[in-house]
Amino acid sequence: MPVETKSLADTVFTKDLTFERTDAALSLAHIFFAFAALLLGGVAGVLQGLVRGGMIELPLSIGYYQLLTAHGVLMALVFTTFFIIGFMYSGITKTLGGKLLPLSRKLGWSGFVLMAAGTVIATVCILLNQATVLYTFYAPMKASPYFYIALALLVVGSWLSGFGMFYSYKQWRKTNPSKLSPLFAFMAVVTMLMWLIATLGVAATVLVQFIPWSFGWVETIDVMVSRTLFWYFGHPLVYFWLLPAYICWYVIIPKIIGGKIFSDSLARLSFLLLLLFSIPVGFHHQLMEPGIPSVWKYIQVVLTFMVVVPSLMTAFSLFASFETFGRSKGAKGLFGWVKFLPWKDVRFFAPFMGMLIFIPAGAGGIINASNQMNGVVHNTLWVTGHFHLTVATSVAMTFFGITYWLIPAMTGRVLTPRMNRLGIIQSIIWLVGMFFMSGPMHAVGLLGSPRRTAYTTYSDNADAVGWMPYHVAMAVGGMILFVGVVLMIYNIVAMLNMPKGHTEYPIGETAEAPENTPKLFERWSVWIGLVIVLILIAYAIPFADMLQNPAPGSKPF
Ligand code: HAS
Ligand code: HEM
Ligand code: CU
Repeated sequence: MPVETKSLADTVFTKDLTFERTDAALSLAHIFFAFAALLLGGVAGVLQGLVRGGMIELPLSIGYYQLLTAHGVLMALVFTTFFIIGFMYSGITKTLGGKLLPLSRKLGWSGFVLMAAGTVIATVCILLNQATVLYTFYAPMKASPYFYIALALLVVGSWLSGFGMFYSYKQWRKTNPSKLSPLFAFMAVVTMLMWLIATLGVAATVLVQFIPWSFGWVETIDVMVSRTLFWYFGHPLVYFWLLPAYICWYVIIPKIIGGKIFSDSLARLSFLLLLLFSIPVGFHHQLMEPGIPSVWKYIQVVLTFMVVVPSLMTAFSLFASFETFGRSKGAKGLFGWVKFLPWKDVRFFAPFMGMLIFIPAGAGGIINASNQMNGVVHNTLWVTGHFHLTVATSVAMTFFGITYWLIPAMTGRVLTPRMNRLGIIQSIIWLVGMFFMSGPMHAVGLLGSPRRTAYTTYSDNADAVGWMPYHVAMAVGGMILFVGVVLMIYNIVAMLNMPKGHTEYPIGETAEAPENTPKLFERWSVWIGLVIVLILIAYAIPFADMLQNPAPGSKPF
């Protein structure tokens, strides 16, 4: 008797797909890859917490920095980038005609392959202890040249994906000349444009400085130049994580709560401001470094405070969306609308908790950016606490929330009440874990405990001994978070077994007429021109100065 065989694809996808199978598969491949990185990164994270808490020693001669490199790379570079590209491709497909153009599809898959190859090579280098340089790969710490080549693959792969999105957007505008482009697609274009301009910096330092130096073709490296190019990229990197979360907050959440997007033009303007001001601000990571005249640091700090403005606009716009919706349901009083929000829906709950945490997270950022206070917190665990709130909570929880409708929509299934409940439990575990991890990180950072340091009491120095209870609390938080990672992975696998059915891809509608959005918002030459001007103002003179008066080159370390 013939045995009926079912391919893997047949088990994953049902017939109720929102998209064509190949398009759904492209997004899903990115999302699954991202969560595999989250799992591995989570293992590293919890071990780090336990080491710093003095609770374990690492086995098999794994070094603390090796682990920390794996964690930073897998979480900050791999989990984020793969999720973001998968999510944005799905939104581009949904809003620009329901189907990817063949060229965009090809670029998307080529990007995926290059990025995946880069990730595998980089991970192998880290596991072999050939790339213990942390995710910021500061010179003069030297990794195997293959690690830098892997990073280049990751970046070039992401460019191809970006070109795929630009192409879809451009073709759509050609066929719909008089129409306003869909908000999701516009935001995805801004995000990838910012990424493209920012990654030029990291591509330059990797190709011109790190690869020749690590192969031994040149003997020394200019540390100042490499760090400056890194942070020219490094700050927009954090906005590359944030903007897709903002896309969810602006475009998806209003639909999920049953309301409307407060204002299309405000949303677009905030994204354009983020594009302008995200890049010329890298010096706020170098405030404590010698060799950059304070006037340039000052100018970039002013620009840093400018980039806070579109985030405040976002907060305003979200409040307005929520309040307008609540009042339309009959809410009374100043905060009566709060109880009309769908608290029991994980698609809302997880991203909303992300928004809420972004208030203290952003406030911490403003503290970091203030020169004098940066002197107190720089290189302490305070900074680690800051970004576990921003990227590892606000952004990560938003991505988790997206996953609970994206996977059902991409596989042709419906979210069951049980999965929804597990999702809410997962979100609460994450919040509790982060409370115990990030809270003590902030506190002990103010007491002076350094980041990027394995367990030590500095020969029983009284201050360092006093830090220990906080480090233990961090470890407890890390263990709770790890349970959150494992439950998230369980949920993803379990979602593939949910009943078949149609899940809508939630795209919000705007409260105002499309004519209200200025045409200028899509004159890209204007915005790119302004970005270039701002970058030149912030960087041209101090960077030229670094090139003309180089510090003595550094030998590898
Ligand atoms: Fe940061 C270091 C400054 C935002 C990530 N940051 C880092 C590092 C990372 C990172 C990874 O100036 C470490 C890099 C390394 O390894 O060395 N950061 C800022 C500033 C902001 C900021 C001014 N950071 C982020 C975001 C990140 C991120 C976003 C990732 C996603 N950061 C710094 C500085 C350093 C730094 C220094 C260097 C420190 C050092 O010395 O090393 C701002 O953009 C923040 C603006 C945000 C707000 C909040 C707006 C609130 C919203 C939510 C509304 C809520 C609603 C719900 C509507 C002002 C939008 C409410 C409902 C109710 C019912 C109440
Ligand atoms: C660093 C724990 C999730 C991004 C760290 C540190 C710990 C930690 C203990 C190192 C502190 C130090 O010695 O400086 C955890 C745990 C997590 C988690 C237990 C959850 C299970 C995440 C996520 C992200 C992230 C989701 C980003 C999406 C980072 C980055 C660093 C870091 C970028 C800095 C690495 C470096 O300094 O080179 N984490 N983390 N973490 N974490 Fe996490
Ligand atoms: Cu920054």
